Amino acid sequence: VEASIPEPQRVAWTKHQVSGFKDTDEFEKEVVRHVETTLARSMFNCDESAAYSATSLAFRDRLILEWNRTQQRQTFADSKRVYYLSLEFLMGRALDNAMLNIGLKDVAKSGLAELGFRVEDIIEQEHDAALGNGGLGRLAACFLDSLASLNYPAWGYGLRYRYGIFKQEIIDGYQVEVPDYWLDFNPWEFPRFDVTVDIQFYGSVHKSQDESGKTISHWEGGETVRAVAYDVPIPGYATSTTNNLRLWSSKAASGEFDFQKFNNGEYESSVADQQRAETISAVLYPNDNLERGKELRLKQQYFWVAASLYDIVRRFKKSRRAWSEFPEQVAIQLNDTHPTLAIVELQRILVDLEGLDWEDAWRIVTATFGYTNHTVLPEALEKWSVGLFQHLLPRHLQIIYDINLFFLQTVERKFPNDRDLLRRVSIIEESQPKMVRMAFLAIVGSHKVNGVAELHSDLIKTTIFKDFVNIFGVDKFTNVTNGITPRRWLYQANPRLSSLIESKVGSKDFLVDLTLLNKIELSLNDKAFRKEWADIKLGNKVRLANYIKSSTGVVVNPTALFDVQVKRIHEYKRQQLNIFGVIHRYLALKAQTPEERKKAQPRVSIFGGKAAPGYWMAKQIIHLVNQVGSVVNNDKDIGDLLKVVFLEDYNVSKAEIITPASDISEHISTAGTEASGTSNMKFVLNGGLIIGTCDGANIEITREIGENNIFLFGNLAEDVEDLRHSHTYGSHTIDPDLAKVFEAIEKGTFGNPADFASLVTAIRDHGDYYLVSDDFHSYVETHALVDEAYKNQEEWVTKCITSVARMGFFSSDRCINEYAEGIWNIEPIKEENQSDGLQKG
Ligand code: NBY
Repeated sequence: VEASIPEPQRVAWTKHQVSGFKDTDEFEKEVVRHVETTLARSMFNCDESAAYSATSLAFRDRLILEWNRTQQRQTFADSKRVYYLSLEFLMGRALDNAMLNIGLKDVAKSGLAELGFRVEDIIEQEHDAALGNGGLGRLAACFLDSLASLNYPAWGYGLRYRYGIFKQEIIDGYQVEVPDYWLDFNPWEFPRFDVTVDIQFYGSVHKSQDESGKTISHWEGGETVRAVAYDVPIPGYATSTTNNLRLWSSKAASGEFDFQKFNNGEYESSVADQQRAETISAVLYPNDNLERGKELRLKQQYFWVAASLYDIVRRFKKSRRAWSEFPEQVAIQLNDTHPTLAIVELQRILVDLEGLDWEDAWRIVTATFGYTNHTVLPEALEKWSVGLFQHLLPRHLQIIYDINLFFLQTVERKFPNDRDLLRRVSIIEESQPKMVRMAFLAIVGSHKVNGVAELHSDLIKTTIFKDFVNIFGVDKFTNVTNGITPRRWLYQANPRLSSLIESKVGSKDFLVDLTLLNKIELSLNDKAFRKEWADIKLGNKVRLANYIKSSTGVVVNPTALFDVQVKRIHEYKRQQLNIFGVIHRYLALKAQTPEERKKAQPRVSIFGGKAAPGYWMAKQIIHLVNQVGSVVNNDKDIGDLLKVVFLEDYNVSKAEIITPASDISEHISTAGTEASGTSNMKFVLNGGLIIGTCDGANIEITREIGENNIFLFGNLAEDVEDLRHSHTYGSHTIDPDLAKVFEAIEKGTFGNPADFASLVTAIRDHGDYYLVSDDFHSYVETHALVDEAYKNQEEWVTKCITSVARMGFFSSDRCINEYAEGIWNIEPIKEENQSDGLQKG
């Protein structure tokens, strides 16, 4: 490429090559320049918001230079890339992360100080990028951080929603949803108005024959929507690698207006067309682990998948390789079934547009894709009605039918005359109406299928995908236990703990090789270290106590045991078990004499999380937590012995305050329902212990840190089915302590009992599907053990330090390396002369 530029021009370009700021002085110069020119302000009207904008732009400029170099390097290397397709990227704030990953936070801090600002206040100005619901979206964000930090050539592809996950307000104890308009000023994205793809919907299919008599399908007519690329640079930690997250935004294909209509005076319908197009990328669907079959959602999926594949194929074609080499250049990972249409779209491109034979195309497709499953909950498995497909994507439906036909033929050959097997594994469910089963399509169209924790990966092999293990062999199914990035979840969220660890490890290398944490176990008996450790935890709790005070008005004692459950509100995650446990504790304290109460361990129960707007039971749980809080927090008998708070609008930046401040956190899903969980890892990494069920990654956390360092309780996954059966067909008796909790609720202790009737009847009268009563006794007893353990602070701190020391396995770096080796077959591409993970600056 370089050789094609004439010498004199090249001299001019190189002479003026831009380089980013390196020291405080250069940083300040950049900030002032952006304040005065980009923002058209001055020192006289530069408030914190403007200072945030200018600082971000200064960092963005630096990032984009590295981004350019990274893209050139990766193009030049011409090796295999991975594309991570995810409808959700729960990024949180970018500025702090960019400062730390580039290694220039100190420079920014001193520069901003000289200009009259505190770096912490400037960081706080940023609106979270909240383009996700929960664990699945945050996992994608952690993966991007690890991919860049490990120098893998990788792109993320997603949608640029105008509205992210709604903002949650709590009004009179109820959740109220407010739109999250976050794009007012977003310095982290680069619009690429020259990178567009026109996407087709609806229309019909016509067949023709070529000279050789081969049938060719043509998808014609319908409507077209334009996808515009917005690029978000993703900086790796302590490396110059800066990868790309490409988010697609929808707009009308004909430009601003349909000029023909406009000219005819049809202004309204012209504007309506434009708005309809923009609706596709307007809003993130706020459901987690629930699928609702809305047409607009399927449109989002195809819009995003088709634009991304067009982009990937365009890049591949530049290399002028044979199609058969596509899987040697491209790996595509499907984050859940949401992008499964990519399988069908690539087959369509290869067969209809590029003229490959079906079998050759299908070999390429299946060698390219990998599929990650995140749930076994039946209500979360995506299905789309055949009728909707026929209407929206007629050619894709035909291809799905063909994929299914060829698949079922191979099944028939392998297992002749097993009609029930064919019915069970068919991609088309023969129901009324007929449905396309997206998970089955994803399995058939991928070369690897993985679960996200060992138990979960075993469960999908023995339950929902059992037949497919028999058909394809067990090697197609694998496990990659989830991980989290230690950059955001330790270094950024808990700077004091991070630097204490650094002092014991001897360097920051644990941030790139988290197994080095094991070195701190050597300092377990070091008095000063332990003291400092406890001080840091207390400091983090004071910070959270201040936040609780300012956001809820409730005053909590920072020396009390902080008990935290923050995650999406869902019956399977069992926040109801937690709040019933809190009520039980309250009733027990009330029954005690003042003398007896003196021996009680003070607690603060902290809840947070959003309910899907249409999820009635989840909203009831939020209401109950708030009602219990308003009773307990104002009860003079109780005082500081128990406080209950619900923190509104839980999101990534709030998690960065809450996580480092927990003593114990709750991961208490019905065994077998939480695929992995990732906040469990974050809490332990920050020196908190956990109370949990034998579910998801809790099991592997226990194996790593030792069973003396975790509080496990409850029934096992293998017993859940029998228990459910006995609830329905045997005699179902409610745990007596839980019955007393219900009694208190029904007496009106926490307000109108009718408000909480469905929470009670779900357990008492409707089969207790999530086993709340079965696990209640064990849960309450285990909390008593937590209280006892906390009273011995020396032992408690020992457990915390030991646990952190053994958490190395749960880095998303380990996780990404497993994907790279076992599924993607890709290698890192490093800048020459760059040593491993050494922090610059
Ligand atoms: O993915 C979560 C799992 O519940 C959790 O156990 C796991 O640790 C995490 C990462 O692997 N799943 C999740 O967050 N799912 C969703 O947010 C989600 C969102 C939308 C839809 C389904 C699931 N949907 O069908 O629309």
